Amino acid sequence: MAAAVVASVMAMSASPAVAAPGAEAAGDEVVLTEDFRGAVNSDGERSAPVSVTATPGVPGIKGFAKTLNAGNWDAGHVQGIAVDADKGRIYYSFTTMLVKTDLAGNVLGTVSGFTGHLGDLDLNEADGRVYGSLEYKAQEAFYIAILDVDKVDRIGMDAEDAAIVTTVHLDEVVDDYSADMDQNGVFDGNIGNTPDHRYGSSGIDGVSFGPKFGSNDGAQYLTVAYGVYSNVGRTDNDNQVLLQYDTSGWGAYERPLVEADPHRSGPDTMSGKYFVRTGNTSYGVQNLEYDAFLGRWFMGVYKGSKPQFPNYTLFAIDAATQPVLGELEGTGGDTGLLIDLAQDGLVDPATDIHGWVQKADVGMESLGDGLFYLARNSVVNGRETADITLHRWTGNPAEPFVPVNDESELHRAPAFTSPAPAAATTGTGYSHTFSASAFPEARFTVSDGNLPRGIALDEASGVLSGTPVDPGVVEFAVTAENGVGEPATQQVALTVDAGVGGGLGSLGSLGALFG
Ligand SMILES: [Ca+2]
Ligand SMILES: [Ca+2]
Ligand SMILES: [Ca+2]
Ligand SMILES: [Ca+2]
Repeated sequence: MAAAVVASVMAMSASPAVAAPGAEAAGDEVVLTEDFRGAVNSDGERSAPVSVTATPGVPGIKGFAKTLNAGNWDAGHVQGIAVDADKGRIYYSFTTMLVKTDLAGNVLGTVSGFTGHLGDLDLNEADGRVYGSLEYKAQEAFYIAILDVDKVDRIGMDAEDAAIVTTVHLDEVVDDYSADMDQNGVFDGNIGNTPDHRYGSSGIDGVSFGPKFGSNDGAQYLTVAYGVYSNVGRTDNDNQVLLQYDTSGWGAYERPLVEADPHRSGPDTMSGKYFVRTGNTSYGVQNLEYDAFLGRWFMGVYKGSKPQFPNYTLFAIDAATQPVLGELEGTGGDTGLLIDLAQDGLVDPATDIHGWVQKADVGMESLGDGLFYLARNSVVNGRETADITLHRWTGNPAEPFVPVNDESELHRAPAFTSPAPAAATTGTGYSHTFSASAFPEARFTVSDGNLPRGIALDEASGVLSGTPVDPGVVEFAVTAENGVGEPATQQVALTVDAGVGGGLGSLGSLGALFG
């Protein structure tokens, strides 16, 4: 089977490339290698080599093509997408393989042969690698696969190539997945129709980097969502379960993927474990995505079937919503950190559950400024394919995302997102950043009153900084403007405290005055 490599790769014909940062020119050759193979099934059989027919992009918005096709692959269905806008790359998980393309749809390489379940993906901006959920349920091994995607430069690279793929094991998932909930001494394994599996956990799928829950900025954590079996006969499976990890020290845990002998190297603890009451779904959060522009987490699911719930397919959490310790309804007394759903969209009066009916279950990527790629899966000539389409967020109950045709549709008048500035101290360096949700970006000016002496405002960045000289309360107004709609104005009363220690304080003031 290794001999005749007959895959035909129709890399781009002469079509206009999308003007995108870092994108290769259309027409890049896809290099086939001797060890090129198709996907491997659970019996270890390799499929025939795939035929790649990638579709070139059409002129797009903000450098992104309006529609793209990922090619047809002899693999599982598309599970998730990730975009590296700076490098001009798109990554697709096809359950048993990873596909890498440029922003025009040219296939640049694949990693194949995952015999487990490669689910949702996200880019870690801190290290430029792609992180995806990877399950081996029979072995009770649950990993975050970390793909060094810069090294994926040809078709048919091997999932067990340690230079490309490392894995970190998540013990917490094993504990919940394999919990013998009815304490009959038997763990029933990978079936939904059982009392076993804590919270109904079927493993993991949705992943996304983003801030710690309760905050919309600061350090980035990896959030991993549980899969949850559809089971209408139990009451403890009506929450989404989200684990947050600080991955900055994960280098110590990373191990090569050895499917025949799964390792258990990973963190013992998490930064947090959270619960979101959505009602039962079919296999939990398929796609998890943090959108910094809206300050929101999105959770796309397959529809649940408990009649007492609205069974929406998209849910949202406002990033700033504080988790609250409480009882997990239906678990018989377990407690956990609960996060309320965002209070918009459709609402079910009986349960107060908010959400939308929106397909967001096989690929969803935030591109900033309210722009998203959403994926759809289909089968073409017996092979799995993915089509992604640019959408913009409307938030409308009936149609939260709509296809976007022109950049002007993204225009958004400024709205301040920064809180009131904290107090300053004379003689001490001070900094506060005014920020506004706006597209195009807003500029910030002092529209009324004067800034405290020693303090200046940068119009482009909104950074207010310097060393104040005089104590007192100084009132002024800052206006954010971007030429769209009405400018937004924030009234500020900035308290400047006198520096500690009169002598030093006045020396500091003198220094600022004369220095
Ligand atoms: Ca993302
Ligand atoms: Ca049991
Ligand atoms: Ca999935
Ligand atoms: Ca994701």
